[in-house]
Amino acid sequence: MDDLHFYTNPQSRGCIIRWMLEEIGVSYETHVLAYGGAMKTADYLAVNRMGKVPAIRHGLAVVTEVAAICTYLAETFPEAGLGPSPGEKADYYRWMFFAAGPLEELVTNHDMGFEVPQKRQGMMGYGRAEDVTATLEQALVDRPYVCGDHFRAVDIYFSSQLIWCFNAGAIEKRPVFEAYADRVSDRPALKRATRLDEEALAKMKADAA
Ligand SMILES: N[C@@H](CCC(=O)N[C@@H](CS)C(=O)NCC(=O)O)C(=O)O
Repeated sequence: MDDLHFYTNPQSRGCIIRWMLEEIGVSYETHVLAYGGAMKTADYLAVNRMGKVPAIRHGLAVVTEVAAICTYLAETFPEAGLGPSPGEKADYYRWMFFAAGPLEELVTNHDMGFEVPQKRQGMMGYGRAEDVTATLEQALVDRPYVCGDHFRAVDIYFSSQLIWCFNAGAIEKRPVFEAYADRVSDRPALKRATRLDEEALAKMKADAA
């Protein structure tokens, strides 16, 4: 089997990929990169010219972008059961891309304090925060997971983006969002991933001291 390498920082979007990797249960080698330093070396820029984490290298293949990595891993390791069944594909791709596009734009604009003038909202992929909130609520109201009854890779990314959005105050926290967040937070793979990232952070701090 090809070697699987994971490039991350424990205080980054890499935590989402750590969760995905722990859900899949394959072995992988972790490379923890410091902001500004290791992320911008020639060695790492050869992996991801953006100088950003996360990234994975699987044999000769490099994948960057959290949504793409989750999708790639779910398809490459089908035995983990995290890819969509044929009947789930519409929801799976719709919400994977919604989380990567509109949700990401909404929360980053909110964090930066960028105000979109009302008459330009039609140009923004997310339009208005209240429409995003209502859309997300509608997506989750009648089902435990994004695609229905089964937890899939899209839930890893979608829930992470959703939780980021409501914790940042970019959207209103609604009971259906909290119930979904509680449901996914209970996953043993997430608990393992969180512990591994906490250990990586402690080691980074000790090495830097
Ligand atoms: N669109 C990328 C975003 C990657 C990203 O911005 N990563 C941040 C950490 S969360 C980073 O590496 N920043 C370091 C830098 O830009 O120098 C994804 O979805 O993976």
